[in-house]
Amino acid sequence: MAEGAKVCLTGGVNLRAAAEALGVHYQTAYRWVREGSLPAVKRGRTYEVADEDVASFVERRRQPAAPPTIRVRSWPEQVDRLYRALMTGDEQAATGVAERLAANGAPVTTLAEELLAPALRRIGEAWAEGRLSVAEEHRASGICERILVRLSPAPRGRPRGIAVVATAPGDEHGLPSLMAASALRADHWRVHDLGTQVPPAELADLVRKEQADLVVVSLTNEAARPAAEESARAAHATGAAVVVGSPGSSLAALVATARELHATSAEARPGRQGLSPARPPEPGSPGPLPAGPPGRGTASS
Ligand code: B12
Repeated sequence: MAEGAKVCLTGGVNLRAAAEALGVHYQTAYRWVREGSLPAVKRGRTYEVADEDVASFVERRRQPAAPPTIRVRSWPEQVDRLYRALMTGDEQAATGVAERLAANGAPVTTLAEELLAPALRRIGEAWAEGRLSVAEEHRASGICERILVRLSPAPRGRPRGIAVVATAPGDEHGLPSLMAASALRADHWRVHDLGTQVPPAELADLVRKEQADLVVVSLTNEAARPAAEESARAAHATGAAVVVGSPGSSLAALVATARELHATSAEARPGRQGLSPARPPEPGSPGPLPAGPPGRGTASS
């Protein structure tokens, strides 16, 4: 506990201790008190927060944030507009579709899942049916990458934790890992996005060097699954929690899983800002990662 943190005799703690228990900076806890989201009683020059209010605040923060409800007349219509712009390489029109939705309050995770991913699936179908050349597909992917980068939030304030995002070696699909990086950044993670073709041992080195709490391995090309598992094993051996995605798995589920892991480890080691390193694996383990529930990817910590 930091100097000045004090447990009160009335079943509460002062604000500095509450901030520590919540894993946030004092100023953040103070802002929550001022906004009324964290109940507190003024005692002299500080505030006192009841133990049960700290506990229920921790519980509320652990719940995945409900995506803000934005009014979109029809997602399929928006997807259709984006798809047509991507097919003709009209970057301005494609960016306009996404930017208008963002201006209406659509978070980047929603845009990735409801707008970009469905349009990209249609691009994939068009390519598979020979209606779209490789060059046109590359043009469309490039536009989507730039839209994502443009709309990704810049991390502000103290991060929830440190995450490393990479794609399995042999999997050239960097876009889904970029989506994962954007989704985590939007949820206040500090993200090191390594893109594609990172050798597992070097992935692990970087995870250690950055003291990352969480490693996300994105997988789109099923042929690269063994490589994804090798990356996951190497990353897991560092003590970080690891999640592996799969085609069609949800970014909202990734964010929720990351939060769960964060909350669990914050409980285990109060005062630590990020995730605590997970238990080191038994010698010779972990074996192949078990298949995760559909749509959630696979988590191991
Ligand atoms: C763009 C693209 C490419 C580009 C990638 C460029 C880039 N910068 O990413 C390039 C040209 C490199 C490419 C190459 C190939 N591609 Co390709 N590609 C696509 C396309 C059109 C979009 C990919 C994409 O971004 N998907 C993102 C969304 C749409 O998919 P998603 O699975 O729902 O993704 C979600 C999750 O991954 C999640 N997520 C991300 N990370 C994480 C992590 C966790 C833990 C969790 C929980 C979730 C999560 O976020 C995403 C959004 O929700 C897809 C079409 C498709 N259906 O995906 C084909 C597709 C994936 N490609 C395909 C193929 C066949 C190939 C090639 C083999 C073609 C070839 N003969 O060379 C090569 C493989 C190269 C390699 N070694 O990997 C097939 C795969 C078929 C199969 N069943 O395996 C597809 C489906 C096209 C098709 N309809 O046939 N491709």
